[in-house]
Amino acid sequence: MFFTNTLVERLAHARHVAVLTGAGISAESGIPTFRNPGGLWDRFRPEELANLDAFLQNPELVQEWYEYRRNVAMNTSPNPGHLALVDLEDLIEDFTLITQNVDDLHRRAGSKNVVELHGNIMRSYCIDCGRPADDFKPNDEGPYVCRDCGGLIRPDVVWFGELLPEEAVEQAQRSAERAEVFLSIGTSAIVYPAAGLPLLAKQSGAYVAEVNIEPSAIAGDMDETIQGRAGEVLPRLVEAVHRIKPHSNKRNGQL
Ligand code: BV8
Ligand code: ZN
Repeated sequence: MFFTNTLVERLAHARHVAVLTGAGISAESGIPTFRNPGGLWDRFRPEELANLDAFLQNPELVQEWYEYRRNVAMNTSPNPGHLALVDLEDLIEDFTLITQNVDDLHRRAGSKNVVELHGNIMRSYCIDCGRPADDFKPNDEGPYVCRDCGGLIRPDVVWFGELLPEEAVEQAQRSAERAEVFLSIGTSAIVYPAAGLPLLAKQSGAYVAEVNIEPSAIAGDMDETIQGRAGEVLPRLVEAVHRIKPHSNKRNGQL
């Protein structure tokens, strides 16, 4: 079996659990990851497109890239990995789902307490007046600009070199510090400050396990590394927890 009884027991008896997800959990929905081969944008490294300089130099290209990724995300659905995390959230009294993904799939799967560390490509805004511009669609002549002030429209995501939303970082760090179990799922753990969260949890006394098809950059620091696809491992893991803990002890109606 992929995982140990220790992990199942700890999850079944934990009050505080935090989970960090990366692009790997959406791979089985058909959304290409950043660092695995595949996808139309093989010729660009994400770091070359997901930054403000690239956007200011070539706004149409970057707007087109996010339009492509928004369409891919809208035309996929959450997979059994996303859905297993919804079940796990219902079982655990204090559960925080921290995601680096901007594809909106955790929210669409039904997860409630989601911390979007890097924003969400379904939202866009004007870089000059800040007006939300979710109706953003690139038009043929030139980059899409704001109807109110003519400023460039950008996706509401955190680019390389940009600060993460303070409230999201705070909430993520607090949940990592109080977690008894921390799961790191489908992330290469290369990008900071997100990749620092599993280590923060471990330093704060959590049992830390990763789920990945190959060891991540922080595999050596994990208490347990589970080699497998998130869509296969997570439903089995939650089923095993259910066998020990058939009912949730969440106070009813707790959001
Ligand atoms: C910051 C949103 C403070 C956008 C993303 C020099 C100058 C400035 C900053 C830096 C610098 N050097 C380093 C930094 C820090 C930098 C950083 O960490 N760079 C890395 C490349 C070294 N970080 C930042 O810039 C952050 N901001 O530090 O601000 C600051 C400010 C100014 C100056 C200095 C510091 C902002 C980082 C956020 C960037 N935005 N995304 C968008 O999506 O378009 S990052 C993007 O890549 C993702 O959001 C994610 O966070 C990140 C990593 O991707 P993963 O999710 O891990 O995906 P990946 O493809 O890498 O891995 C997939 C994994 O899944 C693999 O391990 C694979 O094996 C596994 N897998 C595949 N299939 C499955 C699977 N696992 C399970 N099941 C499967 N089926
Ligand atoms: Zn504007």
